[in-house]
Amino acid sequence: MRITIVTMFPEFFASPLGVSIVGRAMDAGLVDIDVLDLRAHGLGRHRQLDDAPFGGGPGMVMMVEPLAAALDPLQGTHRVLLGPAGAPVTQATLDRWAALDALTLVCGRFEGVDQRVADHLVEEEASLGDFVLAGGEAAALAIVEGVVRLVPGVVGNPQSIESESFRGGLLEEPHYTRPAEFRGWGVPEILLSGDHGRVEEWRREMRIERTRERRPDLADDGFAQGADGG
Ligand code: JF5
Repeated sequence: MRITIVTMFPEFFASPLGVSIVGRAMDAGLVDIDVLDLRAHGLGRHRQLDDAPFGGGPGMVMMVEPLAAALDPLQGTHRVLLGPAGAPVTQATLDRWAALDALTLVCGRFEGVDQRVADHLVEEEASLGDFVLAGGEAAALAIVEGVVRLVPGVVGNPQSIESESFRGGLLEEPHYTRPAEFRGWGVPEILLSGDHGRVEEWRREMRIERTRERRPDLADDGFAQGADGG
């Protein structure tokens, strides 16, 4: 799989892409990540990337020409503009993107991006959530990590991906390891019982209870689909 990141700040990505799962996936040749410097397509002597908004108002808007110059050669890849106005990214979105041969992430900046980029130069617009970042770069990093770990061969034990939070629309159950008591804080007795059937039943109940309590929005979908396996 090839992931291309289009950004005004290529140096943002150097260190995080080198470590952990993403770094290992790149070393193993399972993914190729290309960081393209938008400044290379800037206009004029100052390689300008932004301009004042038509109609007035505060801040600057990223211009369409540099983005077109960067994104035209990436036609045929799935190009995604990152910004708070996009559709929310979920685990299902990452599943879909991880199955692609080529994904392009476009990092928005400033107060916005000329609307013609979203309308004509990308396949979709996506957001990490209802909050505003200084730029799409941190969102791109999060998406790269979420996508890369879904690429076959990247994560050693595929079962850990099948059972994790959001597969089946439920949060994960709580986990415990040794010691069985720490500062007087115990561990649910059932986990020490050795009764595998009752342990699995308890885990399923905990997933449902947690999801009801913390994410009733997820519970709507997950329970309706019977995705907890029961
Ligand atoms: C951005 C215009 C991009 O704030 C974000 C963001 C939030 N969730 N996902 C991305 O990106 C920065 C700000 C303004 C375009």
